[in-house]
Amino acid sequence: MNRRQFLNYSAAFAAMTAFSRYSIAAERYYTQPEAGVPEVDIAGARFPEHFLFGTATASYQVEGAWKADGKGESIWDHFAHTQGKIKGGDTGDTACDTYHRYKEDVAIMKQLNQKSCRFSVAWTRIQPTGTGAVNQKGLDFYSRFVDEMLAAGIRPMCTVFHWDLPQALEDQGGWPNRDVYNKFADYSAILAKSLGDRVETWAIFNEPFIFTSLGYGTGVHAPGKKDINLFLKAAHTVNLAQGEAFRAMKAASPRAKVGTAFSMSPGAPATDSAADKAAAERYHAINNIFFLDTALKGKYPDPFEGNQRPFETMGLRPDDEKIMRAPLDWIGINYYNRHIVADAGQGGEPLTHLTEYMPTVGPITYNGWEVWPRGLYDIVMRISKEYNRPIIEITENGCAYSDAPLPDDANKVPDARRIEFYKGHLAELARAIKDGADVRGYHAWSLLDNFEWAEGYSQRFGMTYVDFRDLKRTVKDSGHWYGRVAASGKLEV
Ligand code: GBH
Repeated sequence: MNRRQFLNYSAAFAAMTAFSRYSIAAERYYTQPEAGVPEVDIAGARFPEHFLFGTATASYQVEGAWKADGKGESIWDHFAHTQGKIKGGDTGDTACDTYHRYKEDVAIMKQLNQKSCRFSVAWTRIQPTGTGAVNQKGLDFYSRFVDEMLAAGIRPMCTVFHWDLPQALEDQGGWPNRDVYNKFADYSAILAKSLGDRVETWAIFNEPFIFTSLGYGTGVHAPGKKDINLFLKAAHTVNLAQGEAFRAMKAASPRAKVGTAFSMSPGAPATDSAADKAAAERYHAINNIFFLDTALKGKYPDPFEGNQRPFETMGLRPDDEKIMRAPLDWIGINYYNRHIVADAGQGGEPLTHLTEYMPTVGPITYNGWEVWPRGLYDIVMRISKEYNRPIIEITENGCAYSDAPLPDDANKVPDARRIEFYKGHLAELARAIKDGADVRGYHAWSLLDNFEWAEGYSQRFGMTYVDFRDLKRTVKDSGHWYGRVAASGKLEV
């Protein structure tokens, strides 16, 4: 179905469901002008023979069981239990209860012909206070989970850290404390040593720019600190940790393929002016490659204006480049949206002096993000060219829409807008592969509706609907569609 047909179809669908809760964001969808949205070749899209179609989740967002079997408190447990931090007072205490329902979740992946499952480990299950002896029961959970995936023919892709730092380490200063980098390397080695016989593909971090900036700079995420200097210090510790963990994991498990999942968003200059073009480059340097160049080139890119480079505040030492440097085996890209960037003179963002905004030319999702499939093509091609055709995995891509089971058919969740979202993005990804990018896999965010950080359960990103009252899972239309895509390698299915 092309875009116009889809709009007609969706209009009919919306009329049908006009008074129900799952048409909630529809209105903004239809009012978006079609002009300016590039055509996407959906029918012609093809994927390489061994391409890995998968889904992604993260420990705190799905596991629940927040203090089961000796688990320690993480900064997200702490933050969610602090009044006023999470929309609606939601917490991840129970979430999707994947800790107890992982077999059911793997069965859904298998039913949907999945070939890869990206999941993360809660550090506090392995080392409750972030250092010291291993909590065997916590480790055993991940061991069972991985075995279940392998038995279903699914590659386990393990993220070592998806934001749930042990609270005990936060109490010692958290990521801004340089000492944390060695502790993180010890933890990552424990994982590689104990799961490395079955897990080959590892992501060290999820979105280092996001958890350092939102956690320590703007305070929207745990631990809720608001200090640009803390962000800078945290960023540097994380860069040291990435390099040290890479070596520690390789030593513990030589066949490990180690990368990181970076949040990336193409930033186009607002005008053709030299100043805006330079601002767009600064945006790319801070937003996309601030944790990538440190690994691959051993040095920071330069998003900073003039002579105000904050390396002293960051605590950069002469030999740190050697610690940060690590020849990552693959580059993970989490893509959600694009930005337009303008120079801001002496104003705008501190350090970079730019302003950025997200355009609204494409359709708008439930949480206000623009759907822009071409941005995935753009960022994949840029990374592919600038880093000499590295192995790339799309580690996350997805959208929030609030579609729910039909009142008269509880097993059906018609989420046509999500299908359209994935069609567009997968078609643009296939085009990037055709144009030379070495992309090995794609992970939809997410397998399940889950705890969406500061937004609690108000935003549903899943291909499977979760009723948070009884935790019943219902595969949405998009999930069934994605299962057919995974089986056929085609998008018109
Ligand atoms: C990912 O982060 C996370 O890895 C995952 O845990 C999370 O559930 C998922 O995405 C969905 O949110 O300011 O409006 O211009 C996403 C990080 C960073 C993506 C900010 C969107 C800019 C949106 N996000 N970004 S806007």
